Amino acid sequence: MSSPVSYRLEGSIGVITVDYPPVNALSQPVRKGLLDTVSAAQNDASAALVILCAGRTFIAGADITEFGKPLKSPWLPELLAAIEASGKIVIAAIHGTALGGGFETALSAHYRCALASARIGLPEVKLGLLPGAGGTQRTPRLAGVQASLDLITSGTPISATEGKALGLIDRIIDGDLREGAIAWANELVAEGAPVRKSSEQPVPEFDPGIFDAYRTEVARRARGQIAPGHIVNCVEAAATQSFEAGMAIERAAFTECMDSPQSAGMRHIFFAERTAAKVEGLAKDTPIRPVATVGVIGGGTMGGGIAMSFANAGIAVTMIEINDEALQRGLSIIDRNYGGSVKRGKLSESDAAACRALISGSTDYAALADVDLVIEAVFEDPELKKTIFKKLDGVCKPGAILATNTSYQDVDAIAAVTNRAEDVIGMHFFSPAHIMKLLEVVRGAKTADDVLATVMALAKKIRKVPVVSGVCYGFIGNRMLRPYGETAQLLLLEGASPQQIDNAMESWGMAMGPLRVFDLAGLDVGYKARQALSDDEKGDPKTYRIPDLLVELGRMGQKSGTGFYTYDENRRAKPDPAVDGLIEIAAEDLGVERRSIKDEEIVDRLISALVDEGRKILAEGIAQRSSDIDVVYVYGYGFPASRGGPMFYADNR
Ligand code: 3H9
Repeated sequence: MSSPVSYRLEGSIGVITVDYPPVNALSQPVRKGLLDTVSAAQNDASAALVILCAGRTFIAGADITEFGKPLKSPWLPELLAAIEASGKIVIAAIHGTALGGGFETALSAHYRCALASARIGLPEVKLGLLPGAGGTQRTPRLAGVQASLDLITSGTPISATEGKALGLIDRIIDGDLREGAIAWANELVAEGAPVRKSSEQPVPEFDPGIFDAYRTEVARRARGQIAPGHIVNCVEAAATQSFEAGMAIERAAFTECMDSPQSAGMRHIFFAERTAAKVEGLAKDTPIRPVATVGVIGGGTMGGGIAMSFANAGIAVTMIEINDEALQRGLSIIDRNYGGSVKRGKLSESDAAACRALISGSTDYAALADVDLVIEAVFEDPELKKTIFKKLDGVCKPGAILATNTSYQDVDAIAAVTNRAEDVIGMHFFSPAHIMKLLEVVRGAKTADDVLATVMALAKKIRKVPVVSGVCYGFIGNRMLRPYGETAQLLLLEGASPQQIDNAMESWGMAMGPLRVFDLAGLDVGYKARQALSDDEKGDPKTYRIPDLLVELGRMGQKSGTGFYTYDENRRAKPDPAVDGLIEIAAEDLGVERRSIKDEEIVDRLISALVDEGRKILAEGIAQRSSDIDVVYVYGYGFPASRGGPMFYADNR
């Protein structure tokens, strides 16, 4: 097999090219190829070496598929030590994304240049890891302590221009990267630029109190994850000890993280997310329908968020509301959201204005005559949805995709009111839709393959994580939420308090406990849905008596200021003795004996409720694979990625 690393002398510059699709990850053949090439180049006619990559990106990191398996020589830290020890200057030339071990490779070079469009970063923390090839030691020596802590504990990549401002990139190249990098290498040779080892640079001055402050901050933010605390320790070692001592500390911490179940869970989610994008039985060459314009029906919180998701990806949106007043209200919420993004520094004023300009409104369905995709996002009334789909069938052009954002309804029944059931699909966004990453894509019995393929591709374009679900009440996520919520109600009756349940689940890692979630969503929503059901359909009264009583007392959740908790003006939840009393009365009435319940039992029963339903969903073929369910729960329901999702957790505990 030929090596993924090639070498060519361009005048007096030795150009080393890594060509290992799809993302030039540092698999063993790449590491070996680089080591052999850099070593051989020490004895040839070259005056300097340039490392660059073919394809869409610079090295995107270590090969994650190798993790958890025995290490194969050469190790990345050995390779990077050899690059840094080169007697000839080495220049890294970056395009695409230089991430993790890829950016560490660039740091081991003596000089770094990049296209302005390139991004650099150390995202290991998102895999439950820390940079394990000198990233925690070399970055602070170039960018200082504060910037390094920010970069490595967040894992968020920065632009090459930001990197230049921090001292991580030396030069931005305009035009062709290869040509520009070779020209710069020649300049450096001509001016006698020295071999400049990052490991030998002094760490710029820093405030010694920063480490403790940061440790406190990451302990609060990282909720039980071990990698962020280790990162702070490693950066502290970089700032206070020798490079060699720091490398030893980094290696020990990296090994501990790599062996932890947290990293195993997060690595599982990394691959699960990418696997979820693949649809079984859908040919790779399935044609994609062009989607340049989108219609959104409904200007509420959900419709507005959906409109913003498309506008943020440069796609024009027409929002439809029933009258001018509702339309203006919807558009003004969008204005406010963009204003908020500008204030928080997430978007520049001009970018926000450009996105906002892509959203227009109308009260006339005729405005949807030419759009490529329509998403209906009105409230959960099946008859209303059917009426809307009949109208869409009348006005939309042939080939337009008609999607419903329903959370529960039967997509096939909605499709059946049209004369084009093959064009109908579910696109279930999660609120707030411009922020939440999950998109459940509901494949109806008659949904055409190219409609499904188009929506999956579009999801990626609008930066969502799509997961395919079959048709059933609540699809994957909300269907599993039902037994989870019902178990929480049983636990209340049996003796746990709302705050005990929520605290137990949050300490375990859930972003929010179940009762706080119900209060946030509004208790009246479930109440109204239950009113439409027969006693049989409602199931065991023990599973809904308490929320019914709360709603009947006017306690709708956060929106009314009271629910399972009482909320202050800052929406902070406070335990309410009235709720404890009400639970006791309900328990007595339903003949449930109360007892003291341990936190472990709470976690165990709630997670088992999710997993049991997940298994049924798999058996029925509603989800394609177990890992898809994990993706739904991590990206849509605040399940901790460090536990790998409910199914991974159940299979590995
Ligand atoms: C690390 O570096 C540790 C070191 O500090 C220390 C070591 C000692 N490995 O995302 P995409 C696959 S930790 C293996 O759809 P995009 C991916 O699974 C690593 N495979 O493309 C997919 O495969 P498939 C730190 C990888 O254009 C295909 O490539 N680095 C890796 O949307 C395309 O991926 C990171 O965490 C990998 N490192 O996004 C970066 N990366 O087609 C992780 C990707 O079979 N990668 N694949 O499904 C990314 O963030 C994105 O992939 C990237 C491209 C932004 C690069």
